Amino acid sequence: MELNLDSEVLEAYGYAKENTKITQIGTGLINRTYLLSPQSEEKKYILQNINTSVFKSPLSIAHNLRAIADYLTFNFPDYLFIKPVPTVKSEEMAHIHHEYWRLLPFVPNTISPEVLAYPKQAYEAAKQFGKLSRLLDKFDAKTLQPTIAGFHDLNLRYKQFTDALNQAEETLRETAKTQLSDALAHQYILDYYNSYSHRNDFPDRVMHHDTKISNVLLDRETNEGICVIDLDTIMPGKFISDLGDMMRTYLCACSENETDLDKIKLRLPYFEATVKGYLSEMKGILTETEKELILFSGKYMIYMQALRFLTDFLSGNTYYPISYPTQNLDRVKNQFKLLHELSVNEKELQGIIEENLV
Ligand code: GN1
Ligand code: MG
Repeated sequence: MELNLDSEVLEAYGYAKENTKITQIGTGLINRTYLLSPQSEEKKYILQNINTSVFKSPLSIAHNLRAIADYLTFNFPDYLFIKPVPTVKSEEMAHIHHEYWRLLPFVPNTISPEVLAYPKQAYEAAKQFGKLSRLLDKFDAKTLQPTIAGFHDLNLRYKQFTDALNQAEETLRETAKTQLSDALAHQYILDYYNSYSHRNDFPDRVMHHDTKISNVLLDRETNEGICVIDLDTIMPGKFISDLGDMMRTYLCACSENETDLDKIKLRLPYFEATVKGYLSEMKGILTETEKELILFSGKYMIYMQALRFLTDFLSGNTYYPISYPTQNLDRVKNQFKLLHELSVNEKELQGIIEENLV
């Protein structure tokens, strides 16, 4: 799909519209992403429009990326960290007609798959996200700014859910009856989290916070992990965010949009590969408390995503794009089925974790 982009955006980076091929790519729900191929260069670029109703202070993204890039360049100069390309005026983002844009180098000979085709991809992706946290283990996470306040705070997400429930019309509550009782029945996940959250050895770390498979670049031929991308939500968080979201998105063959619940099955080889890949980087760094919470990380993130979809349904579907009115409810059902799969296989999963911790 060729697109009509405001030429000022390209001019901010020194390109002219007539000489640049622009294609919209990616399937993220939040930002718009384009591939730019300037005729004057071999290189290609990724241009992104930042969704400012979600990222209310884009400057905090720029601040975090600068701080992390400086640290990594100094301490781990060989690590590939995708930094934004500055505008011709040396700004980290282009601010045009109240919209923020940023340009990133496109990494050739890589793929960013939408779905996993082999367990090796889970291993490589988990290793890449684990590596980022490992390299930033000594970096002071407190110096980063939250780019979305309380993003993976389950207490906040639960409160947003109960607020939306209290304000929702009776017909919506009626339609969502089963999902509402599921949400309430799983509140123990929140209580369990709160029973751990104040432990001293449950630190805030630098988390990516969006570890889906399309946010990793893999070598086109070998599938080896090259680097992670989509860095807007890098900010302080608990380790359960990254590992948990990998469990949420790598273990089942279908996505959160699948409506046939019979297809939502846990794939043990992908679980094993994810845990192995993550621990290959993080085993020596995780604390005892964190190690206890490895399997819980999946439950935490799946439950939180179910609450977020349900909250959005109850509030009129304003956050996640939908293609039919009850899509967010279907996503909730999907997530609870996945959570169920994790729970019924718990013993075996815990066994795999323990094998990989020795
Ligand atoms: C959003 O746009 P995308 O797919 O990168 C969301 C994630 C959710 C995900 C669910 C900033 O991510 O937290 O897990 O949708 N990102 C934001 O599909 O809210
Ligand atoms: Mg994202």
